[in-house]
Amino acid sequence: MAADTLARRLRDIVGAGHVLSEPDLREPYEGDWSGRFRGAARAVVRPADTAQVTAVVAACAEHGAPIVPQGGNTGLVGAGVPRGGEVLLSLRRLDAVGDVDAATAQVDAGAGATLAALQSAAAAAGLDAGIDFGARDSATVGGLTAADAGGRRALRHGTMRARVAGLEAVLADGRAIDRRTGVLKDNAGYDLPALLVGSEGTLGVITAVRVQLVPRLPERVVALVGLGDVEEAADLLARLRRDAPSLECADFFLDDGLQLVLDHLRLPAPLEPRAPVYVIVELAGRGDVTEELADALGEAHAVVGIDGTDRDRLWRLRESHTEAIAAAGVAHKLDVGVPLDRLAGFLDAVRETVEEAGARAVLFGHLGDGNVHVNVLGAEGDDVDEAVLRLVAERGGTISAEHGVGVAKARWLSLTRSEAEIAAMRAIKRALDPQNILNPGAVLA
Ligand code: 2HG
Ligand code: ZN
Repeated sequence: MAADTLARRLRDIVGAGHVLSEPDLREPYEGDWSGRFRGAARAVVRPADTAQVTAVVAACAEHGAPIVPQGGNTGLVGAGVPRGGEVLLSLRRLDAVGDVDAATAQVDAGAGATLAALQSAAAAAGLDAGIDFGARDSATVGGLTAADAGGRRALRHGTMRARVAGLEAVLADGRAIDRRTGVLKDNAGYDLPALLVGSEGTLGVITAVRVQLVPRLPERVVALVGLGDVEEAADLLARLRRDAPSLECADFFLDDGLQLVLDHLRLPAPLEPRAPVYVIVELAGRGDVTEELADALGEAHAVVGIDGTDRDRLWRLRESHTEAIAAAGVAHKLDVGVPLDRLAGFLDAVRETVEEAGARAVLFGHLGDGNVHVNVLGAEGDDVDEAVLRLVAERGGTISAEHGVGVAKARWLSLTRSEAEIAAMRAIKRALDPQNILNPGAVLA
């Protein structure tokens, strides 16, 4: 009875065509990209604007019906797909991107606008979004904010948190809050937008974000550098930080990961002789940056990409890791962070631990951020996940760097967050969502 009443309410709010109840219509929203997380939704609801989101959340709150918010469904920790029985709230129709405000270099983007759309709007105004990663055509501004996404350019511009000048969100009781004033200094009370960034849909449903853009740096150069080991990679990074003020990205991968990508894409090796470790570096500036790169690299064993096609060709080797791994199997994805001086020992320990468990580790990530994407293929159960996360904790790292905790890692939050921190998180969650209807099971187990 109650279920029917809720369904009717939802249809009245968003229109019958935007409440998907049939299994085949719900299906594309119910599973994640990696194939690891899937659950049946009570219904998929597709509101058109913030007013409809407030009404949907209020109706769900009245019925005590749990909600899983979803953007472009590119997440990797199961935070944006149902666990079973929740209302799946798709924000994709909130995809408007406003006019860029030139004075502040800020733009209002709906939660459902893709990263690519945000990047185009910025470029059209002679600016740059300051954030980029492989899933740019599907990942949405709301999802980026809810996860505090990072990507390759976080080294220079910070994670999504640094791009959020304000946001609008709907709280668990259906009331909206809007802090998109464009006023830089605003310390009147608690910073609620800051609390929502990285909350993974557990404290509110983000409906729009005022994004801080950055100057466009049109002159770019990329180098793929082959190195003898991870210590050499860390030395290179230190040199770049000192000598290359235009440094924008410094990602890394290893030779077995490169081989997987080359096999998958049927490409020849980019660099001969091959090296155990590769660092892909990008510099960006207003004027020519090739000399700055050449000076910083010195005699390094490297291939350089100057025009757009060559740069993209080199980046493809790094960005295609996810796709090549997916073609090899359903991976356990552990996006972790470790202090740079412990990175080499960490990678060795992970490899040993994963191989002892009879599985295979593919290791790559964002060197400049100490952010490693541990991908485990062929693991039985979750023991190896826990073993890897313990290695992270022993080294003072974090179990989640840029993908979020989601449901995948919620049970291990205490490995790198103290009892006091988790108690504070639970208190905030209880205060803002007393019925626990917003993305239950994500972040806090
Ligand atoms: C990347 O850096 C993404 O390519 C995905 O964060 C990482 O697939 C992964 O584990
Ligand atoms: Zn990444």
